[in-house]
Amino acid sequence: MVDALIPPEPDGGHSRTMRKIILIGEWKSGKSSLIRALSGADYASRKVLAIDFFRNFVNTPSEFLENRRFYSALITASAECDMLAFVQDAARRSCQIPPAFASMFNRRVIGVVTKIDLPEADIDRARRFLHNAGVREIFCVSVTQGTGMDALRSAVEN
Ligand SMILES: Nc1nc2c(ncn2[C@@H]2O[C@H](COP(=O)(O)OP(=O)(O)O)[C@@H](O)[C@H]2O)c(=O)[nH]1
Ligand SMILES: [Mg+2]
Repeated sequence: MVDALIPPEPDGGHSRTMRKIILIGEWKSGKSSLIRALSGADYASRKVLAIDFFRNFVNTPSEFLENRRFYSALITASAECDMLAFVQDAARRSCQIPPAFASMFNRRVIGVVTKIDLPEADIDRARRFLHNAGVREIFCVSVTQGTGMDALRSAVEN
């Protein structure tokens, strides 16, 4: 249903075959990089505190995770999407996603652990963070090396 709203791209863009997905994660967790890698397009987020719509991707400001007053905006935006991705940097020692946050959304939620190529990456820790956030389906990727991206792309594709 949502896919019908996405105009076909004669240049062979991936959008037609992908689910509409909203990305939520803290600053520099890798949201924009994931959108670039999955879309194959030269995406750059606008530097404003606003939800950003690009093809089948909905990017959200990291600040929306930091303040409860923005949660309703995330919930509203997610209602138009087929799925959510909670993005967690594997090298981060903390997680800003609240416990059981996934249960606030009436949608499939996947977790994406990013930057697994970094020497300081701790994949188990990142998985625990996402598990605490209520995520059961987790993909571990390196956008820079391409690791895990095929599995993630399959999850986003119809
Ligand atoms: N080493 C490594 N760096 C990454 C990866 N993904 C993103 N980055 C880098 O992390 C920084 C923040 O990424 P960005 O996509 O802008 O994060 P955003 O703020 O969540 O949109 C950038 O310098 C990216 O190049 C990854 O898988 N591995
Ligand atoms: Mg970004």
